[in-house]
Formats: sequence, C-alpha cells, structure tokens
Amino acid sequence: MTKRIYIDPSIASSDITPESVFLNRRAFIKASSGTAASALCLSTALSSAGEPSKLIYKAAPDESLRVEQTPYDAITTYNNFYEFGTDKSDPARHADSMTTDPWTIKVGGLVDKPGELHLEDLMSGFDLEERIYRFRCVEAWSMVVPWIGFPLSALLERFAPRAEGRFVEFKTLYRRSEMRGTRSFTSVIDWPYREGLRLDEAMHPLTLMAVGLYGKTLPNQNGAPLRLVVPWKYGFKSIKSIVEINVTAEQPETSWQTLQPSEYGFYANVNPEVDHPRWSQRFERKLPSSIFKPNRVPTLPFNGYQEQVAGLYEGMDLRQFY
Ligand SMILES: Nc1nc2c(c(=O)[nH]1)N[C@H]1C(S)=C(S)[C@@H](COP(=O)(O)O)O[C@H]1N2
Ligand SMILES: [Mo]
Repeated sequence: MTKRIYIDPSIASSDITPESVFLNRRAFIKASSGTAASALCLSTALSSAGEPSKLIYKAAPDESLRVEQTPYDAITTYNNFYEFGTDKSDPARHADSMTTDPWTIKVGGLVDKPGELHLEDLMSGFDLEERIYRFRCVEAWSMVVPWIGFPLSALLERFAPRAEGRFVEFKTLYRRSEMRGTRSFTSVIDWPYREGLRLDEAMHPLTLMAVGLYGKTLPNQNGAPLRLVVPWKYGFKSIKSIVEINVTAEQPETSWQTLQPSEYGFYANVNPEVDHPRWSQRFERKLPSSIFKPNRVPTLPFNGYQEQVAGLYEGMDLRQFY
C-alpha cells in the first residue's frame, strides 16, 4: 500500500526532498545486513526492482533545522555506544561486529497483546518519516540529525498498553561475542544497557523510533536497526539497538541512574539551569567543533522543545527531578 504525502505549503519546493520516496523492503533489509553496502540510500531503493512498500518523506514540522544539519561524517564517527568501547571513535571502528539481521524486539509487560517485532516489520509495518532534531549529549556536545523513523506511540499502540501501565522500559542487545566493550575489564555498566520513560513521554508525538538517518539505514554505531530518540532529553536516554520493550507500573531502573544517581537522573530533560555536578550545562559544543573553532552555543531549555513538552512536567520541580 502506498500513501500520498502531506507537504506543508509554507515550505519552498526547493527545500523538499523528492516528493515520493518509496522504500523497498527487500533492498532495505539486504542493505542493513552488515555488508559493505550497509548504508543504502533510500532513493536508490526507489529505482531498484521489487515491491515498493512504504512512502517515507513527509515534510517534517522541524524543516527549518535542515540548514543546521550536522555533516553525516560527524554524526557517524563521534559516538557514544559503550558496548563497543568508551572512546568516541570506538563505535565507528567496532560496531560492525554486531549482527542486525535477523533482529527481534520483544514487547511485553502491562500490555493486552504482548508479542514480537522483526526487522521486516520495522521496515514495512510503519509509515516512516524524516524528523530533523537537535540532539544534546549530557557531556555538553550537540548536533542536528535528520532521522528517519516513526513515532514510538505507533509501536506501543499495537501492543495495547493497559491502564495500569505508567512507564516504558527499554533494553539494548547484550551479546558479548559481538560487543567488545562489554568484555572489557574497565566497563562500568551493568549490561544490558537499560533506559526508561514515563508512558506520557513515550506517547508524546516528538518521541521517535529511528531506523535511519540522512535517508539511509542506521549505521550500527548509531544504534541499528532500531533506536529511541527523545530530542528534549540528554542523549543517554536515546537507547540504541533495542531488543526489548516493557510497559511497567513502577519507574524502571536505568543504566546511568544506577551507575551514578547524583549525576544522571531518570528525567534528564535538557536544562541550562541545572548543572551537572562536574560541569555547567549552560553552553554546548555544536559538532563539528575543534579547539580552533569551538562552535560554542547556549543550551536551550528542553533543548528547544519547551513549547511542545513543558506541559508534561507542570508542577514538578525540575531541580529535584533532573
Ligand atoms: N545501548 C546504548 N545506547 C546508548 C549509549 C550507549 O552507550 N549504549 N550511549 C547514549 C549516549 S550517552 C548518547 S549521547 C547517544 C549517542 O548517540 P549517537 O552515537 O547516535 O550520537 O546514545 C545513547 N544511547
Ligand atoms: Mo551522551
């Protein structure tokens, strides 16, 4: 089935990416199976033979950020993915050892229809769209990323969360043989990497499940084949390479909070007013940055998404719930 896309009339036609870009499911899966050509351009998929399954581009409301996009090279070579090492260059060097096809995501907990999603479902079962979001790491560097994905709410709705569900818990793949960082003696995380959101945060329209960036399948170092993106929170909430999702009644334990609760909170909303105990959060280094060109810019409340998300936290003391 194909769908027509909606194009915001206020956007100049020169700014619009090809009007109908269809995603070929087989080409996409083949491309994400860890071969040299793992970053397949989706528009190439359009011209290749086979069943075009989904329309992707819908002009995103965040189109104005397109001019600020961080170069592809910076997004894919400066990473945090501790399963592959703690150096920023480790994930790009070592994440190819992770097998992403086949891939299964178990969805359960307080849901009426527990079940599984497979790689094929991610590529053809959801309407994909491009979202250009600011991304801010708690370490005070930032970037602007054109993600390809679908709202997390679309995924959760299929499994029918129950009324008692108040939180969502996520887990990353933990496969020692393919993840050298998890075998390291210096590794501090209690694997698997775990994260969580309140259910209303998870259902918020800005909360994205990403399967690609820059119109290509997600490189392993950025969390292939499926990762969370919560643009108003510090980057550690945006858990990569997800294999399990559970709806829970209690607030789930998260990796960073367990490790150092005074430094990393459950909420982790980007907030220039609340410093990290070891550094200020007032400014950030926008990638690419260097000692000669630091590219230092002020940090925005909720990373610039205040208007859309501040209501989620009405009446909460954001210094206490950091
Ligand atoms: N499984 C897993 N997810 C993770 C991390 C990690 O180490 N392991 N690092 C987090 C942190 S601290 C950041 S800043 C972002 C980085 O995402 P990027 O490499 O795509 O920029 O991933 C987050 N998700
Ligand atoms: Mo981070």
